[in-house]
Amino acid sequence: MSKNITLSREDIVRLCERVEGAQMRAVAIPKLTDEYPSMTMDDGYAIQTELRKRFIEKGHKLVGWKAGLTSKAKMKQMGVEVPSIGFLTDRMAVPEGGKISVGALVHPRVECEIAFVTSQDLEGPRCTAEQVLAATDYVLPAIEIIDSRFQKFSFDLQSVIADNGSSARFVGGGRPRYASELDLRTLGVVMEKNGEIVEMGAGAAVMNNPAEAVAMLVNILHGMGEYLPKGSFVMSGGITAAVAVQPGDFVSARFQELGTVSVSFTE
Ligand code: 0L1
Ligand code: MG
Repeated sequence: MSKNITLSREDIVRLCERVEGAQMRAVAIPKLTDEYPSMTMDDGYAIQTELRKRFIEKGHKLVGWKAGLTSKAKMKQMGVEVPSIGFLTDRMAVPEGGKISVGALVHPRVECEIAFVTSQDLEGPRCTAEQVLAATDYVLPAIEIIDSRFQKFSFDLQSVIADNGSSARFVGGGRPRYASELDLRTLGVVMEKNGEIVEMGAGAAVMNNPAEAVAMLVNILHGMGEYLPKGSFVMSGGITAAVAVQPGDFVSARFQELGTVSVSFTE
């Protein structure tokens, strides 16, 4: 697949430093397309790849990937029409029931997701949901904490991709289960914030089957010249719209068959 990269190497490095600074210092920046209106999605992935390289050089461990913007609810909420992917590192992982400091984030919001843990390598360009399910060791419930670093929450897909798909933190927990024992499409989830139900949905909201989102992620990775190695933790995308959180909030996601995963937020 030929890439449509329009930015120079210097611009990619400069924009990567800008995104990295915003993530590290929890400050909002203008969307990247304000300065580069003709920036492409491939440019966004080139910036994201540079960011991944830097994190790994600094000792962060790559633990997996996330598919984002994979449900109609999310696409509508964000005004985009194409899903995206981002990488996950050990520094983003939060234990089940853990606490997250909102002060270290810009616009934190939570999403309920089905996560996959793979036992075989997966490679595009034509990876299918069936191949994903055959290569899945188990699935588990997860909460993703996304954090767009763009001012006034105004962004486009190119900028979101460069910002690593708004990846910030993730929490896995509940009861891991073999995917073959479940129908991921009809698997329901209820999200509660401070004891009140705020969102609900079923797995089919994610591209008809969350395994389809993982296959899409593998095919995007192929376009970047990469594959999904066995042992990866992959989040398949929010089943419902994202919900904003603030200090003092307690969020729990109750998944049918997979148990509950929860997290709380502090100053
Ligand atoms: O996980 C995702 O669905 C990615 C969302 C990217 C845009 C946002 O920050 O809401
Ligand atoms: Mg997500």
